[in-house]
Amino acid sequence: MSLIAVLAGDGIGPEVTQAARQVLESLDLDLRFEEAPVGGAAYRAAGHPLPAETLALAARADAILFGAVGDPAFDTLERSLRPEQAILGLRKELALFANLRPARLFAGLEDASALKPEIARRIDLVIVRELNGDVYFGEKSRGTTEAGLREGRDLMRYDEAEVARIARVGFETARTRRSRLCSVDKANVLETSQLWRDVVVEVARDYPDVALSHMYVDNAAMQLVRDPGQFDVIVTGNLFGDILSDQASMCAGSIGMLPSSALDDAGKGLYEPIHGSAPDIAGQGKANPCAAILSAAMMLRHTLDRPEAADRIEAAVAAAIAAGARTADLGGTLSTQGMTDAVLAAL
Ligand code: GGG
Repeated sequence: MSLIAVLAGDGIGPEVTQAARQVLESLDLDLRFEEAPVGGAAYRAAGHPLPAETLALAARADAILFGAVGDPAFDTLERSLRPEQAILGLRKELALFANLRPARLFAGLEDASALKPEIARRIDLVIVRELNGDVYFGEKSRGTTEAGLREGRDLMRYDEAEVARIARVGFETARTRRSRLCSVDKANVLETSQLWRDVVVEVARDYPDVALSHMYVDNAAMQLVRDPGQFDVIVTGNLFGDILSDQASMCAGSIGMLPSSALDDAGKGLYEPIHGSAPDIAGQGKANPCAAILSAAMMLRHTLDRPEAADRIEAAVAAAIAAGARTADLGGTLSTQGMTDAVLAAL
């Protein structure tokens, strides 16, 4: 029996996580679920966004099903206590450094995409985002300039080992797909990006079968909306990957459609929709549960070694969408439970 830590979090996190759990439970997979608070919910309950008990559960579980964190009620709290620190803390404490964010257009969602249908149909890519470094974890400070102006600093930092291990995940992921890897950086301006590019080129020597290209992040943002079909796997840093994957989601129809995994080097993983807590629609039953349901499928494939169950869930989401099931973000009227029921019916 596998233990799944369920960390639902804030806003729409509990609604979409419950949908994913319903789908998993319907498959009779010998899973045991244990819940713990995280994010703003945990701050309210225990005075910290990532309580020790929650971290301990995540550490001993076989896999983590995560919802979303973020709550405007805590916008004025000091940074270390804000809900978002929970997900950053989990990634760092559990060495979950590799974030895989697949983006593809499910047939029928052409009208929901921000792109023309013939261009949108071509999107089928994976963004491999580094999760343990960059400005998210570099030294931070607030101070005052000599001229008396308030200033803020976030150090952008990578070392060669951090770049090499995520580059390897990028190459390995490309090998399972169309064997094309695009490394995205800002090497014309940033020292970290020049190191990034040097190391990616060195790692590439072990992957002569993968076609490597490089792109500046500003160009990549433009190319993603011009012709996303040119990309197979993108490997990039924490900040660039965060931004590019939200952009890719709108090419694929909605941010409510993109799942993700955050993996350590032994295959343990945290699985979460790429979307945040969406406080504006929380508790209204409007959230699209597909990203969370598809994250559960990724968990079955990558950590729990149940690829056949993962295939079934992905096929059920595709069938529900093809049959016209749509939440509001996709231009429809189904509730979160209505969409979940459509997926369950297609299973
Ligand atoms: N489910 C994703 C989520 O909760 N996002 C909120 C957040 O703060 N994310 C930070 C990040 O992905 O780097």
